[in-house]
Amino acid sequence: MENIAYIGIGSNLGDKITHCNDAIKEVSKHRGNTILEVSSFCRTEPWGKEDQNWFVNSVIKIKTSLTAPQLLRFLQGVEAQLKRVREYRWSPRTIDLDILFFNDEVINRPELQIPHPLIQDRRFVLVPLNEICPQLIHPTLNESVRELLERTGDNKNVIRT
Ligand code: A4P
Ligand code: MG
Repeated sequence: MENIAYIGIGSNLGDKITHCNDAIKEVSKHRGNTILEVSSFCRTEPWGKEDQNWFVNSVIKIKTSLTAPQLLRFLQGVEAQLKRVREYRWSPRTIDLDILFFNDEVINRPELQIPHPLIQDRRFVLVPLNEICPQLIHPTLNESVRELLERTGDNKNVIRT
């Protein structure tokens, strides 16, 4: 069974670009996964809790033989593995991997919501997503990624690099 998933990648600590690249490498190592697209890496203003470092964010499109719950567990393993690596003593590492879309599935469980509930409110997700799939229709909002980006109320800075 082959599935298409979009994954949001974010880091705001240490060597952010390396963390994002390491996460993509780990995703590609799983024999059930094939990376189909990688967006630009964007420098993004912190959303929500604002007194923190800027992030690097990216979105990837993958083909996967994993189900959505299996993919979540796999990504949590990648997060745990990358967070263990230390650049120097006590330096924290941050990498966050969110499943944005999984085919056109709609899942509403406490531990797994798909589509990710905040896509439409976050330019740091919509800008990279719009690069790789502007025509993709959000399965519950019934609008394309391009339309969601045009209509979002978010005005936080997202700088493509
Ligand atoms: N979970 C539910 N649905 C999903 C899904 N679709 N994908 C659950 C992944 N996880 C999902 O996540 C908390 C729980 O979400 C997990 O146990 C999982 O079962 P986490 O990664 O452990 O914690 P977190 O990421 O710190 O919290 P949360 O609520 O996921 O925060 P977000 O939404 O990830 O936001 N600003 C900028 N510019 N760029 C960013 O990347 N990220 C955040 C964190 C805030 N501000 C940001 C950015
Ligand atoms: Mg998260």
